[in-house]
Amino acid sequence: MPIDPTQPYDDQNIFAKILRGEIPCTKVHEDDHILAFKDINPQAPTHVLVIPKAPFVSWDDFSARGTDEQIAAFVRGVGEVARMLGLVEPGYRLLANIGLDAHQEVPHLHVHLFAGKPLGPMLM
Ligand code: DGP
Repeated sequence: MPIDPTQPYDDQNIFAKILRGEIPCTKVHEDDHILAFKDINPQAPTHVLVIPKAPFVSWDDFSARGTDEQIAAFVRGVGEVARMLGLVEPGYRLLANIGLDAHQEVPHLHVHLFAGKPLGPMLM
């Protein structure tokens, strides 16, 4: 079920539990500000989720209320994961689903990183 983006942050969401270590994940990278881990239902040979550790639901909220340090760390972190995984060539795709129309299912901001095969033209 997609989330209702008007609801406040739910600290019982699945990624909050992963961040607290209550649910396992296959970790790809972690630093003080971000966690990157494999998607449980991969849609490409490489399908990694990158999340800020701070409790934000949406990109718009994160960009409005996140600190410059948090935002820079997230942007840099996504790029670092791409470099670490050797994806710079031949490339990768980033995707963020935000809110109901985008069918965001987990109410903790995340970027999907897809790679490992020709991904074709961008789909809606
Ligand atoms: P989205 O629609 O953008 O909110 O996608 C949420 C993604 O989260 C979806 O691709 C599946 C993934 N996911 C959901 N639950 C878990 C989990 O418990 N562990 C991991 N690793 N991924 C999960």
